[in-house]
Amino acid sequence: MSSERLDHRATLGLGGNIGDPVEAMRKALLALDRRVDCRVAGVSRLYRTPPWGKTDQAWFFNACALIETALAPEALLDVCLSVEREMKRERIERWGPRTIDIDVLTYDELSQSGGRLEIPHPRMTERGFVLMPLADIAADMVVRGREVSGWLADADVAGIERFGDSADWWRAPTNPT
Ligand code: PH2
Ligand code: MG
Ligand code: MG
Repeated sequence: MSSERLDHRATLGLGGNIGDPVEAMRKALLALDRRVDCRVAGVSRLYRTPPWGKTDQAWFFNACALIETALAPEALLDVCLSVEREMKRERIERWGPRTIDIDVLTYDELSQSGGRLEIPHPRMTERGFVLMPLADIAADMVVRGREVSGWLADADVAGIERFGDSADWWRAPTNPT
């Protein structure tokens, strides 16, 4: 049995708006949690959110997760992308419809840009569909000099609806057999 040191804390944003996004997010979180180098330490409640950016598409489901990991940031990104691929995500157009999107939002207190992975996520502090679920699990985390709850207070959250009260939605199968 390997004993990975899960020394780093990252937050992820999850979303999707085609097929069964809740089931896709659930499978993605379980796949991450099964890895020896990642542990899902917290998950937000689920939110229904109007499409941001490209508005003529279906509403999204969004959630955020807190991950303890032994992976470096770029390795964590690669894991997220491979989980997206396993969920058969097809990248059709930027900001367009997707079965699942998993974004690395933060990684420890790291701030980096210019490479393949910008951290903190460049648009996270202006997006209600990220900040609202993130505040469930990390309201006092400081991002770009300000707490998540502070960013959220100034964000446009029009239309966003909480979908259920449970933070355990990802552990329970949505289709028990
Ligand atoms: N993701 C996007 C673009 N627009 N809108 C909502 N509501 N939720 C998303 O996850 C989302 C979006 C690109 O990643
Ligand atoms: Mg995204
Ligand atoms: Mg993405």
